[in-house]
Amino acid sequence: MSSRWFLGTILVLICLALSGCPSEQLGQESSKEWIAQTDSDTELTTDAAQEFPETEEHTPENTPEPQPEPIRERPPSLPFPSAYAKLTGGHVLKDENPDPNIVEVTIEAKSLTHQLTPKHTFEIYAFNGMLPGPIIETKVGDELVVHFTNQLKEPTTIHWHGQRVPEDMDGVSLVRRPVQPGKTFTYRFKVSDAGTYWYHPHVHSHEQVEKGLYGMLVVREKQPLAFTRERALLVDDILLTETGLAPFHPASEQEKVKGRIGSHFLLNGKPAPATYQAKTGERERWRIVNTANASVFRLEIKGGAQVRVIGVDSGLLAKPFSIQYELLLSPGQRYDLEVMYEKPGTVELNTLVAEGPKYVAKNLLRVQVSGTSVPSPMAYPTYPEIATLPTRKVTREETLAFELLPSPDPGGNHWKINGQVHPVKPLFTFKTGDVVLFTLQNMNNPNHPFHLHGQFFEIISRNGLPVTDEPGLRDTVLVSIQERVVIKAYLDNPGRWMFHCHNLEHAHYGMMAHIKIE
Ligand SMILES: [Cu+2]
Repeated sequence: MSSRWFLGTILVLICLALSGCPSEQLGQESSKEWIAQTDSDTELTTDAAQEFPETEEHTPENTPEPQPEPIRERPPSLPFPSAYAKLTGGHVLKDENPDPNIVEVTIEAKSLTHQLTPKHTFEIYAFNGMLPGPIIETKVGDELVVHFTNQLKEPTTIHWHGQRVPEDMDGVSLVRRPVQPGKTFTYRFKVSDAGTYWYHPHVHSHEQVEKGLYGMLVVREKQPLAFTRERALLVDDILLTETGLAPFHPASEQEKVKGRIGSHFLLNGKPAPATYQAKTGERERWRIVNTANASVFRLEIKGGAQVRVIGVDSGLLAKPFSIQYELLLSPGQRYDLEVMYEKPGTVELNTLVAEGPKYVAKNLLRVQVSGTSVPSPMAYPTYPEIATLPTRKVTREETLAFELLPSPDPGGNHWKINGQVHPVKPLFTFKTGDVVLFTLQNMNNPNHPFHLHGQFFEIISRNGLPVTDEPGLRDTVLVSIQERVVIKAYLDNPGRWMFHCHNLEHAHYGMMAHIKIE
């Protein structure tokens, strides 16, 4: 006999002993609920059923079956609108070129004094004096021209994270000398893939990105989508002391091993949480990038909104999916979400942080939603057809092993890829069009967000089990502690291409190499 049934029976017997139970005490709603639960209890025996007191109020036969909520059909998807939704969350850089298919902008990197909080004022590096840098807005197929001036006292570059640019536009010193202090360089390339991308230096990245050199590159689809607005959301953390930025030198051994884990969360360059406004019935596209040096964000969304993941590193997915529990976002990775507000209230974007044995939600963003509830479910925007990848034969299989090199010498801990710290020669040479299964083997801990420049890959398996919940083409994948991840890389962009851990301390302390695609 179930304890629930037993307690229920005792309650009814007590009521009978007291000559009837006033309906206020065992209200119609709660008794129905109780009967419904008991009725469905599979442990209810025949004997027990006979003991069930036969009263008008409690007879199961007299109680209507609880009716499930009718499933309302989703209204037809919204048609493509005539204009792109407004991009919010940062300053969108002015396009200086009247040609609708060329986006031409001017960017400079310089240092400045910045007050981040009432207690923290320190020197940052900034693109165009802003933290984060301005949003560069393009559409797929555009030519992007960026006139870049380095006003820092050290060399720097701009790397267009995720875009399949020509190798000499990739912002890596392997191919082209970095832009020296006071010098100018013009980046010029065709934006080949629609989606959410970002830009940052590839010289001393662990310092220059942490100091503030990062921004979003938005590549619109050819067809505008029916969103009320789009939100650029750069999630980050920063390591502060009591009054300013924590020093980079000397890096502690813990920082070399774990990476520079921040003390404060930032949302679009400001201390989190940010507060934004929206109305019920509005549909938003959230473009989320993790720009942190080392922290993996475990994102959750709470509140009265319908949420789906519609895009990954390479752009929109053929099939959007819902978030189960949380969305892991490693440094360098992007996710695009469709967020539709059904009810007034607050919608929160949180990251779950391990504190002792449990995870605690830290609020990054809250959207205050006004208005009255709208009929649910809301109609989705229509998305362009995403062609599924033609099956291509694997032409090579290679392994990349990531290992900590504990060192007793003053240099301390370093990271190795296939036994080498910052190898100078290409680790492998491939042919353009090769389809390569890379086995990424993490020999130690912590985790490694592996990033490959200039190409996309699919995530095939984790520890031998097929991956079904990380769809789409990626340029960054998290390889967890002692995990073995197999990716299928489509090496279609010739050149010399860096691959490295996007934990920027791991990259700086050895975990960076390159391949050659002939
Ligand atoms: Cu790493």
